[in-house]
Amino acid sequence: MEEVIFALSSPPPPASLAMIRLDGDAAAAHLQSLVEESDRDPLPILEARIPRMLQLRWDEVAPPTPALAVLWRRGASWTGNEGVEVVLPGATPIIDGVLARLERAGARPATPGEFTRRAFVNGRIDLSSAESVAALIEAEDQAAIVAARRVLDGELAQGIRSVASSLLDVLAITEAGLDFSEQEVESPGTTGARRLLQPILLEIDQLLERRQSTEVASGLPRILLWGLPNAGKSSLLNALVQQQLAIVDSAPGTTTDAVRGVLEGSGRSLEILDLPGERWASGQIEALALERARVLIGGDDPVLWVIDASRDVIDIERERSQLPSELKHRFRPVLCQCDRTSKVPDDYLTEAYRVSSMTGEGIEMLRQELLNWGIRTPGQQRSDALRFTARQWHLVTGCRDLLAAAIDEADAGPELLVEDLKGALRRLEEVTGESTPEHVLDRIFSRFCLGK
Ligand SMILES: Nc1nc2c(ncn2[C@@H]2O[C@H](COP(=O)(O)OP(=O)(O)OP(=O)(O)O)[C@@H](O)[C@H]2O)c(=O)[nH]1
Ligand SMILES: [Mg+2]
Repeated sequence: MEEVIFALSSPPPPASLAMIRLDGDAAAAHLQSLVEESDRDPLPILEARIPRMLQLRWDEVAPPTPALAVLWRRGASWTGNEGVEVVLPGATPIIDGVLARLERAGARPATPGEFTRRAFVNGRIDLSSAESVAALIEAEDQAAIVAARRVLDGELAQGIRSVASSLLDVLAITEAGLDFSEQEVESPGTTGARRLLQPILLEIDQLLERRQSTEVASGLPRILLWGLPNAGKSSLLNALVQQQLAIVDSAPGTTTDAVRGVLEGSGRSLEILDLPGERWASGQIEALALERARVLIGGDDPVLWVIDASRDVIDIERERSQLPSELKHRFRPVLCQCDRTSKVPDDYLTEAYRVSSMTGEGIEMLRQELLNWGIRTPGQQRSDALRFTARQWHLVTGCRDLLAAAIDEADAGPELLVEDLKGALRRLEEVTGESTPEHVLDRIFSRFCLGK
């Protein structure tokens, strides 16, 4: 038996109308204990999905109030339980009176998000859909509503389940190879594992690319210049905007705070932020400036990873392996200082722009690309964009990183591969709620508003 819970599901009174929801196995009976029998209408019985006018008693002396009630039978409601939705006049005394009487009848006030939690627990929706209910309520514009609605309809869960199912297959054959190694069970081997995992990685990347930007669109679209000290970020900003905005010097750590430039062309404008080079801070002010830069990097803006092309490839690779994981899906590399002797072969980092701020080589092309790219921040204009919550994003990118590590470390043996794959799967299962700890569920649903 599910306890009957109730909540005011509309905004707080006063209002012309209010809506109260009841959910639980005897929801209709609890409401009907408030119904006033009259000569004209002898105790109306609620029928599923048919709106009925009831006279609800909410005070000892005041006359009953008319209310419109709809019953949802067990199995046919949002939560899966029997439920009743009641629309009544939105005056505070009436609402308080009805809620108090429902409590006296044995129902209890719902906690925030409890209706949605019941839908999740009853298997009506997965956890990613449940979370999107809150995202839908908080949506700031039409695009956000559409992207949250897609998650509510289970599109994220669908993508996650498809990846998880492929991962499970690889895990199964890898584990079989481990358990029965003496009995000659076919194991995929190093190259086999790589070949199986690459398309799964691609599938996750495609899912991540569908992210709808959570930043409220305000002001100009923005691109961040980021990289090691002395990479040539400030010189690049100056070359792109054709003004000496940022100070350039051969001493590393010249830029100590973000410098803003505006790029204009083809009827578009775009903000470019030159950030201090990533390094250890030597003082408190510098630490604050670097922290601000890291917050920007942790956001949604596209990033140009600025690299000094005269460095060794091994060195650049090391830097690439240490790039923050939140950056991986929204950065483009730029090889700068190409007029100097470059140690980077042509077939390395082929996706990189190659420019020289000194001679102007490649700058015009980059300017045009940026004007096109920056306008379309990740996911924002995709017709299949999904609204990820921070939790979902963290889990799916975490899964992606583990999978990438598994591919890199495939040579290290099946034991490590199994560990990585299990970790990756666990993260996916947490997104859909198949293995989400109770305290995490408590935290997720406590953020909901009452009545949802
Ligand atoms: N030859 C050549 N030198 C460049 C180029 N771009 C930058 N430099 C030189 O590289 C050094 C560092 O340039 P900056 O633009 O200050 O580098 P940054 O990345 O902003 O450095 P920080 O502010 O310290 O993080 C300066 O001495 C520049 O003159 C280029 O395209 N060609
Ligand atoms: Mg600089």
